Amino acid sequence: MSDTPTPLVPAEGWHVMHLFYSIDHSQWSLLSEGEKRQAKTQLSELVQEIRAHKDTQLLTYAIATPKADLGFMLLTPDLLDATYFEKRLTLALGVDVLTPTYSYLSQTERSEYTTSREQYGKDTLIAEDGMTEGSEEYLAALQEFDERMVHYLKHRMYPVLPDWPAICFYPMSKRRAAHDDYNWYSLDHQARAKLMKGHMKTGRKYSGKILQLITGSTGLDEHEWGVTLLAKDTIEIKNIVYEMRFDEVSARYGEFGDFYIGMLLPLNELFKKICL
Ligand code: 76R
Repeated sequence: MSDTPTPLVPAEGWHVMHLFYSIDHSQWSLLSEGEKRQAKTQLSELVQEIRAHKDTQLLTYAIATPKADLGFMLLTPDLLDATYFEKRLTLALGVDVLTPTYSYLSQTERSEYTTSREQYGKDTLIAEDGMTEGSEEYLAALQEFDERMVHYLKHRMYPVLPDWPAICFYPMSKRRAAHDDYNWYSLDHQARAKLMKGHMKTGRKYSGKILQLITGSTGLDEHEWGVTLLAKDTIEIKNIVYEMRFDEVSARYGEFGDFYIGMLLPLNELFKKICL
């Protein structure tokens, strides 16, 4: 084995960690004022160091309710870096001050259900819009589609997350109970794609209000996807999750883990809100 570890960078996309901690105030209260200041500086410097790392984003959140106090969302290509950052974040305020309460590992992924160029040409441009194959307007529309797809794929695989104030995270799976009419994994691709079309239609209504990032976690963590919803208003989170419940994909096949609500804050503000 060589001395330099082999990076664990996926062939495409990034690793994503959602990290949640509670503060052990009995440990924190043992520190002097100077030590507390030093601990906060240490965490702030580490956050800056991580953010300066290539292709890496780290968002810091105050978490609502006693489920957790502090939350991070980390996106970075190499799992070795993600792991090292995570261990150091856990220790940065001093040993035993932060207790991990929940975490989730996933990767950005492309969707199986995006419309192909051929499908778009046939179903939308010819069948719906009445264009003639090969015509000037048809070719222009296809070129526009190609450009849109490059942009779309880039957002899904290498997203740049905006600084919207609220985050909702929850993991989910698609149902696959045995002896059950609703086994997502026994449907063929065409049936799943049809159902997903309805899902996307509902989702698109929230364009500009909700930024959704779906990251895949089969084989990586307990559920199959991590759902990250960024919003400017918590009511949009409540509305979209409610509306999705009526969508067939969620109504019949969705299974959910715990929900976490966080508020994006710069660390100095965050420290105050979580009583450090
Ligand atoms: O890829 C895209 O971003 C656009 C099309 C799209 C896909 C492929 C899309 C759009 N979703 C896709 C896949 Mn979604 N999504 C969820 C949830 O709470 C619930 O009931 C479900 C949780 C929400 C709220 C949501 C919102 N989506 C997926 C997948 C992977 C499925 C698979 O591969 O089998 C999951 C698990 C999932 C779950 N979705 C959108 C949204 C929103 C708001 C959009 C519109 C994005 C936009 O067009 O701006």
